[in-house]
Amino acid sequence: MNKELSQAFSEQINKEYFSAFLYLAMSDWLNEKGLNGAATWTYVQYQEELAHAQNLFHYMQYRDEPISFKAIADPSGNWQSPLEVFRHVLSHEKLVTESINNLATTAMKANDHAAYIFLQWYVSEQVEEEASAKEIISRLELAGDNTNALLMIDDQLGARVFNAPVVPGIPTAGA
Ligand code: OFO
Repeated sequence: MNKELSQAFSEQINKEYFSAFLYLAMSDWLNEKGLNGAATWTYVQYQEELAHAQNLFHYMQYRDEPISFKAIADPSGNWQSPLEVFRHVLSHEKLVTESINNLATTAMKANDHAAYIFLQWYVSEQVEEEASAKEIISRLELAGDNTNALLMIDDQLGARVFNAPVVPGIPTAGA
């Protein structure tokens, strides 16, 4: 792996851990507001982000690349409503999409086909994550100030369960 690509992978690992930390902070905020379903949804997202980071980590180890570790930024948010939380989810995922796309472009420019193929799982995952956030935002907007509707959405969000993602291209996929 060339140096620029290797560095970009390390940075992406840090970003995935930041994502995990952000969703954990959101889960805590939602839990404090009594929105246990949305708290569960964001906690499952935290678990997914950990898996994204872990799978990048395993890939780097598989390629025998050094990883540079950096401090993870403070994820505290100043949210005023669940709608604001999920708007933040969407804006954050858009940033992650841009970062993953840049990483894939770096792999392509480095002529590293293996890394480029490995990253395709992440590219597709971002499409799904943005779509999920948009769907939840639309439903929360429809609910407006209706508490019953909000609680119904919250119940539905609480049904989400964590399934460890299987990322092709590493021997420890899904760890
Ligand atoms: Fe939120 O997605 Fe990781 O990559």
